[in-house]
Amino acid sequence: MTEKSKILFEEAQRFIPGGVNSPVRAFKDVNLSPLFIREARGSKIYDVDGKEYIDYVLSWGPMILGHCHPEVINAIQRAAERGTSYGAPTRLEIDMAHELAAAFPSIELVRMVNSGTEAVMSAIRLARGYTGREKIIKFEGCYHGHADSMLAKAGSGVATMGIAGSPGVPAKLAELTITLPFNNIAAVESAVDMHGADLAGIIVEPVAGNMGVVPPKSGFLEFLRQITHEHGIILVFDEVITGFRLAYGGVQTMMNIKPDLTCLGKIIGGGLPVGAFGGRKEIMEKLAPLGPVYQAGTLSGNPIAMSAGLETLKILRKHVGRYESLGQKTEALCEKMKNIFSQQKVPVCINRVGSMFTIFFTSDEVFDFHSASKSNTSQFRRFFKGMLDNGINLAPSQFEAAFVSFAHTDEDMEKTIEACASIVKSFS
Ligand code: HOZ
Repeated sequence: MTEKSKILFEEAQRFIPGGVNSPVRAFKDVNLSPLFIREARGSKIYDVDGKEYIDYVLSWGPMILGHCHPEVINAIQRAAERGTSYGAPTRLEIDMAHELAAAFPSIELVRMVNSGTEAVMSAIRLARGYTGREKIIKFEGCYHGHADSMLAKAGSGVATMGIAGSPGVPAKLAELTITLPFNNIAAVESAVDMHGADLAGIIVEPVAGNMGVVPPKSGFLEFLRQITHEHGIILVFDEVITGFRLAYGGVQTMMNIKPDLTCLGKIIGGGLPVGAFGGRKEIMEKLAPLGPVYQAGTLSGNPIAMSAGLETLKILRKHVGRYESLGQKTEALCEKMKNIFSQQKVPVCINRVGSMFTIFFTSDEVFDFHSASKSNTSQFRRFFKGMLDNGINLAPSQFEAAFVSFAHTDEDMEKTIEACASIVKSFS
């Protein structure tokens, strides 16, 4: 690890638990100390020692346009000059709500919050308040932020650190969360048989990104839509990662499935802290001040965050055709890496959807958390470290997604492939 990063990490640990403000940043699972970042631009990120990395973390998803996009930065600067927070409504919030409703046909009303966690927490409360029921189904390896009800068998840092239970979450609340294997229709059928009348909602990442990338099997999401509809259960799509990442409008637009509620975050904030949840009018009208389900936030709909998000969405909408080429670029990268692994006889399963991918170090297909967790994590660690040494920044965990941005160039791709080839060669 670079010298200045090491020094800063030591200092950080004196004042911040584990030296980081979110556990996934700590590089704990890869037995390294984290890079401290000085700046980022386009597809590159620079650490405090000035070393350059091609960045496939992209702030864990939001920076689809690349870092420091000039128009987004300009929008932030212009907004900041008009004041940073008013605690009162603005035109920008209407524009954002309009943009989200236009992009997601399932969204009739939408409320802005400050993070994906807050969006999910609020959507779950709303599902419970609307149905008068308490139980929720979630899927193993899916991560929906760190709200109490959502930590059971979760992905992302919870999976990376092997945290089984969740001290601090009241047992009585944890009992209300039923966890099932992703992509398993039979498991959902029997859980709904058993708990149907008590189920407020089923929440799912329609393309899972937090156990590594795991696509839904054909028919799985359609089945969830059908069974929730039949039993009056609220279907919540967590598109915090996938919204505006896989298509303008997310997985539901690509697959033509309308969930009852959708959670958003990441890209819609253009790199600033934002979340949103929205959906059917009849459900959303249960929220205060119209209805009795309370939800609030001092900085919700913050004018700077709205400006960054709106500018990002405006650029994405203008270049909507580029999603396809971004997917193709990512596909070409994955195919070339796949060949390298296969030539060196290192078994991997590379899952890719659009511009998100994960290299699982296993020879088997990865279709749920159980199959993901069969990956050889020591091989992942070796690969991660080698890539980092060669200037390629991947997420420091087997159970995360890599992201490609519009700013990644052909040269970036070539450098990534070269780095991959030299590391994988050393495996044999
Ligand atoms: N969903 C992100 C990781 N998969 C969150 C990043 C964080 O926890 O800091």
